[in-house]
Amino acid sequence: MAKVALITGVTGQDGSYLSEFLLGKGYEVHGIIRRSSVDYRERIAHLEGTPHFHLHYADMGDSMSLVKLVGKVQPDEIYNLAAQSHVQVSFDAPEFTADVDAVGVLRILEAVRTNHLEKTCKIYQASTSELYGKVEEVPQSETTPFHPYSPYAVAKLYGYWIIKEYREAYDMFCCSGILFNHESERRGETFVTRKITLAAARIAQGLQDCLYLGNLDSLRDWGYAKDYVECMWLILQHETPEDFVIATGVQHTVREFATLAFHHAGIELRWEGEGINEKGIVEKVQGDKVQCTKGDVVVAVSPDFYRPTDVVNLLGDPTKAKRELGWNPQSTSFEQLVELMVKHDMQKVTREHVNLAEFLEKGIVK
Ligand code: NAP
Ligand code: G4F
Repeated sequence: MAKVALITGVTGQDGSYLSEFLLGKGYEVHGIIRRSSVDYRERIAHLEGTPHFHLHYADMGDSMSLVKLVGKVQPDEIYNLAAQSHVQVSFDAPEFTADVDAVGVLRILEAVRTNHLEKTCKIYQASTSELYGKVEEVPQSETTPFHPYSPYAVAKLYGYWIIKEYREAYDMFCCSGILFNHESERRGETFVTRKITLAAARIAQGLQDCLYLGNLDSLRDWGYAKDYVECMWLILQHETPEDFVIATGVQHTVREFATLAFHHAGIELRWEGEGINEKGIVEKVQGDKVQCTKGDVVVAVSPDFYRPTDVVNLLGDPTKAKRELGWNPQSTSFEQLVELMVKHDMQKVTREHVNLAEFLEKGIVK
């Protein structure tokens, strides 16, 4: 019998990669989608219609929908990835973030108990390095104290503790993966990495003049999302339910990410000024197709992207995951990650531009 997995957040970056991974392992995969006025299912469009992939409407804010769905699907494994996952947005919508990211975890746990599946259904909770927040040590491991530093992180801390509580109180196999930032060609376009790779591609092709960013000094431990979803599965295959830090063990600043991304788009940057006055200026371009010239200011700082409290020094220690899960944190390096994201976005931007030009020519768009 094929194992049955239920994924919340299936339309997200991680949900889409995890679906592919589990289908490849022979799972029957069920995903939760929610109603919106525009059907945004780009990341999973290629999976829809395949025999072992099923989508169901439910919402993390709607207990009854979760209880009914868990009863209907009878999952062996639940991957709870659904969240309002943007840290800056959590300052603007803190109550919604708490409802989905904190109480939503409780709703999943109770849906499993209500259906009497607590002895058979394993649960993976998408926890986060944001729990370390205003960090108390570097690097951060499973034993580092938490100090959440945003409404998002506070909500995720509740998720972490309620998972631990149900594990101990009801002997459930439920675990948190404390994942550090992981990115990809499918990353949401307002997270800093994707915002940079898309902008570098557009600037190189003459479709954008300048990229505005917030804190350029912020340090992140960036990995590749496709590598990280394997860990989610490995955590649930481990003999005992435990929490794991998943990270590369290497950190870079936002500025370093931008420098490398622009390099892959054919633009060498130099940096001038400090704080709010810092600028990324074109020093050299490679090839005659790049649509900017030496001296152009292509990166500037805008206080709009500063956060009331910002997490600035994340570096994970993946020793436990390496030792106990046999996971390789270095299978995709930082350099490879930036290159593959820029390559993807250079093509995406060209494609979109050509499509738009064709529409304009035919008079379809005014
Ligand atoms: P993402 O791309 O933002 O995807 C979030 C998913 O949650 C989407 O499918 C979204 O559905 C769904 N969702 C949001 N609110 C919902 C609701 N009320 N009911 C049902 N579904 C809802 O996030 P991601 O990068 O894949 O991250 C996956 C999980 O890992 C999240 O929990 C995130 O907090 C956590 N995490 C991410 C990272 C990272 O670096 N990527 C690191 C640590 C932890 P729609 O498509 O309908 O919006
Ligand atoms: O890309 P970010 O928005 O990701 P952040 O805040 O680290 O959160 C992501 O990773 C977490 C894991 O640690 C996840 F739990 C969470 O769900 C999400 O996936 O910002 C990264 C850093 C921040 O310090 C931010 O202040 O980049 C800085 N930054 C500088 N300029 C910017 C910008 N961030 C964004 N989004 N946009 C900017 O213009």
